[in-house]
Amino acid sequence: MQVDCDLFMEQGFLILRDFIPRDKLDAIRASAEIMLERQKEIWRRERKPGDPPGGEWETARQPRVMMELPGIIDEQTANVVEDFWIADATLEVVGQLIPGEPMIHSMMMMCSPPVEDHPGGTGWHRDFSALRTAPLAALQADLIENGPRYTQWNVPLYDDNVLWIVPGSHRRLNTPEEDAALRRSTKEPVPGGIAVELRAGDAAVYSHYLLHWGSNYTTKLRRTLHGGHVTLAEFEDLSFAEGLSRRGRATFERWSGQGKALQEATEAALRAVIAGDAAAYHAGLETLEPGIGEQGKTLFTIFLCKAARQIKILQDPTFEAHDLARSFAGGSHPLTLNWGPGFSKRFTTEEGETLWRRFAVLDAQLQADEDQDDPGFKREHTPYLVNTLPESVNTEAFIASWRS
Ligand SMILES: O=C(O)CCC(=O)C(=O)O
Ligand SMILES: [Fe+2]
Repeated sequence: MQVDCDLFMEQGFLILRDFIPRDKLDAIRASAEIMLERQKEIWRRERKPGDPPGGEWETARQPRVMMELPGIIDEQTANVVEDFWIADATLEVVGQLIPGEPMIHSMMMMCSPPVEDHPGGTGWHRDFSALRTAPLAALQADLIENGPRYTQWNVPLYDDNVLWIVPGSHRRLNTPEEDAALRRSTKEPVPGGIAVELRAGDAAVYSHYLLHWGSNYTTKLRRTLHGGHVTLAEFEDLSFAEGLSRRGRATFERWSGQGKALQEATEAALRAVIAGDAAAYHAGLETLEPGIGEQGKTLFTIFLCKAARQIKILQDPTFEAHDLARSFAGGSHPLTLNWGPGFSKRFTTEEGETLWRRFAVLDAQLQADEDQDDPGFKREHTPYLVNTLPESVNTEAFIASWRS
């Protein structure tokens, strides 16, 4: 299937009608219920004190099956992976949209809440954290220069118009009209916003930088595959793939190797910073993403700054950091070159110290004097700049700062 990449870049999404072949849909629906029952068992087991007997199933405004959890995928439910997540048609689409060989970011299924409606759903937002990533304008400049590194799917197994988007908003900041509407309410339609009308088996593939809204989470039956494909991923534990076909397992094993190589490249780039070796630094970025442009290099430099902060947080208990930064440091987020706590062990405390000294200037440039509070974003209450990147921030300026 040929997709219109220019249209994707222009409007931030594509709708692919009847993407799940009719003769596969019933079997995927059946597996969806089996997966959900398995997830419900996990929610029951992991309920917290004070939770109802079903745990998250009963409390979440949008219960989500996390397909990579142990026991969810086996021979019986493998078709969801084989016939959607790694199907030839799916990989063919993301292969056109995303440069390089895209892997899977996460495989989930969004479900309707069983008893209670949650009007207004997620509220309007972009899937974006200034603390974790970079000012929105830097992400968008990179997207326009290098194409998407990640694309997200909504693939409903039943008719679904819950998702709203503002077409074209993925490549620009909010307009004053949008900001005004969002300040009034994040849970009402905004100017230019449209509902994405999907029939069972259709697919929407979109940029997570779009201003979007999981609008009303009602008890109307919703089973919508959700997750994405990505050039940066890690597969530490492949046990979820055991029930897949030989081809399926081989795919994830290949991606696991790809993920390991990306971690090596990240380490090499960070070691170049420690050594103060500009040529090796550029080579490291080029290995992470062959052909990457200037905006992309700047973005990766910002991501590596977050990696340096993570290493410092994990190595130095006296280091002062925002609670949220501390919590991010405990997890992984490959899309931003955060390979998890284990990765920081590759560096000695002394190396971590040098790294942070080299990145601290950049980290300060990415912050304002006070907490940022823009509408339409996760309210993180941190000073990290949300919208624009200071002009002085770029890869060459970062390299030049090593010498001072
Ligand atoms: O419910 C949806 O379709 C969108 C969900 C969403 O945007 C989110 O959870 O970030
Ligand atoms: Fe979202």
